Formats: sequence, C-alpha cells, structure tokens
Amino acid sequence: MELWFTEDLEIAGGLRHQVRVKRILHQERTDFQELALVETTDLGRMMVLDSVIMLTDLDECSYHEMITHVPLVAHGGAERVLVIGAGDGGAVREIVKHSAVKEIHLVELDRRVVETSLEFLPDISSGYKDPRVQIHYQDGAAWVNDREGWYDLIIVDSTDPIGPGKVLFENPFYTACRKALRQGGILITQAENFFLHRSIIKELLSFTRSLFPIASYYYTAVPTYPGGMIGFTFSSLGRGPLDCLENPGVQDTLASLEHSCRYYNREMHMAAFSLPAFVRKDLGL
Ligand code: SPD
Repeated sequence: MELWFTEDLEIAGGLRHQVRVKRILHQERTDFQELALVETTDLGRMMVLDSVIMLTDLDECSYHEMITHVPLVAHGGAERVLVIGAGDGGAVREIVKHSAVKEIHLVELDRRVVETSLEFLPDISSGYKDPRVQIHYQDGAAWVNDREGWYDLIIVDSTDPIGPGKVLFENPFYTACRKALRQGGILITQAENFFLHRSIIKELLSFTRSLFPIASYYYTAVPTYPGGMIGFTFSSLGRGPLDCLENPGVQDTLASLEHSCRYYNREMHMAAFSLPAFVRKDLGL
C-alpha cells in the first residue's frame, strides 16, 4: 500500500499538495508543534512542521541559497547576521560560506527542530559546527526587541503565518527588525507565493515600505512547496538588491559561490527580481 503525505492547509488556496512517503523516520509533538521527519520515495528526506513541508533534499538548495546569498552579496560586507527560525540549519550552512561574516546568531523557538536536524539531516545542519555560530532557543520576536542597531543582516526563515510563526508576519516585528539593523542593514523575510498569497505579500510590503527606503520582492523555485515557488521581501537601509553586481570586488565572491552552490549564481540573483506583469502591477513594484 502506498503512503502519501498531504499538505492541504487553508493557506494553500484550495490546492492539495502530495508527496509519496517511503517511511516515517521520526515523529513527535514538541512543546510548540508537531514535528516529522520522513524518507520520501523520490525526493530524499523531508521535514514537516504542523503539516507544512519545510524542506526536502530535492530542492532545499534553491530556498536556502536564495534566502542567504542574495542579501549577503547585495550587502557586500555583512559581519553580524541574525537568522530567525530555520532551526534545520539550511540557512546557516549557506551563511558560513561567507568569510567576511564574523557572528551568526540563530534564534529558534523550538530546540527539537535543531536536534532532529542534527540527527537526521547531517548535511543541512553541517553549518552548526562553525565556531561563528551561536544558537539561542528563544522567541525571535522578543530577541530582536533587545538588539537595537546590532545586525547587518536579519533573515527571517519562518514557517507560514499560522501557529507560533504568525507574529513574524506582523508590523511590530518588522518595526523591531528595522531598529535592530545597523546602517546599511538588510532584512529578508519569507514571503510566500505570488499566485496564492498576494494579500499576505501586499501587507508585508506595506510594512517594509513604511520602514525602509528600499523595499522589493524576489522569488525562487521550490517544487515541493504549494505552487512550486516561494518569495522573500528584500528591505534595505543601504544598497538595492542589484547595485552590487557591477562592483569589481564582488566577482571573487560570485565565483566562489558558483563553485559551492547548486542553484545560486549571478544570473539567478538578477532573474529573481524580474516579476510577471500582474505581480508588478498588483504589488506596485
Ligand atoms: N510554505 C512553507 C514555507 C516554509 C518556509 N521555511 C522553511 C524552512 C526551511 N529552512
């Protein structure tokens, strides 16, 4: 008999998304959510939180490389980086590729996400070995409130705006992130799918436009998320997302990332900000 995982939450906009499962490796109710790690038949391992797919081996590279390298290359000199959520470690694994980064704070509410990733996803969690990484098991929204003017880059790798992640899609959190950034700082937040969730994206852009001189949106392909793609808000106190690409200094960074990444390169960085006509019109971009 075949076993299928189904993601059919309200937020998926009437879509039902299914993945064939070989076996369940781990399942538990943590203090915060339902956590599952499964072996799929065709897509490698998969992490699920509260019935929402967080990652699969197949396509986690496109999500983690684009949520990290786009802002790190755009900034050009980030030293202090904060990652909120993302206890699986995929974002951290990418950030440690940047030698200019001196401190990486990962703030994750749920310790069991980190522990489960270390046990079942050794490649994805491999960045945790880097001495620049500090893990804090706390509420990310509370953490940024106490860190005024501290970070060059804040990456919010949240789940969907349901359950414990809802607060990360609200204006007070964006305001606190803005205050926690240093001059020239950049904020990136997970911002859903432009076919399915435009009202959510519009609201997030309305927050960032009132707080940042530069507010934009970009996206990447993730076939195992409903709709097959997911986007991010890009908000900056300094450089725009593409300003950096002509700088001679960035060529070495791009060459080295091209060597170590499966998805990210200069062309994907540029293409990610090219949006369809209806999206540009609707989001006012
Ligand atoms: N619809 C699911 C969005 C999940 C985004 N975050 C995934 C975490 C991977 N590090």
